[in-house]
Amino acid sequence: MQLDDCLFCRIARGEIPAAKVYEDDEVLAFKDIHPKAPVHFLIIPKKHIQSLAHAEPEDNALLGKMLGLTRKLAMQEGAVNGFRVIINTGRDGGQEVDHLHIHVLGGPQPWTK
Ligand code: IU
Repeated sequence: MQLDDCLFCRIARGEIPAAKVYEDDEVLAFKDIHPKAPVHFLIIPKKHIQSLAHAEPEDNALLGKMLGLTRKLAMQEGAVNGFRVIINTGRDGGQEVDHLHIHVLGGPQPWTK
């Protein structure tokens, strides 16, 4: 199920444009509009899950699929020497957009230059 007024549901529906890096029937990945690293994209479920804390046991396969995609998409996007995976969860967890998303960050870092 999706929400009418959720930003990432709207991106998943194609109502708001995004620089997509991957899409299938359950999952969408797109570049973060304010990248914090040379490679920075988000992986979201197309169905609305508010946060990791709201995921149900029946979402485990979907969550596993999203985690499994991090490696493949990180390589595809050029994060070939490693990457960071972050799931901000809830206000105290730094989550600003209330639709579960996995941040994947990589590319050359200051400490590797
Ligand atoms: P957070 O984990 O909820 O704090 O991260 C939300 C991210 O969504 C943040 O890095 C934003 O730059 C990003 N983002 C986006 O990619 N496209 C948008 O339209 C909006 C936020 I609003």
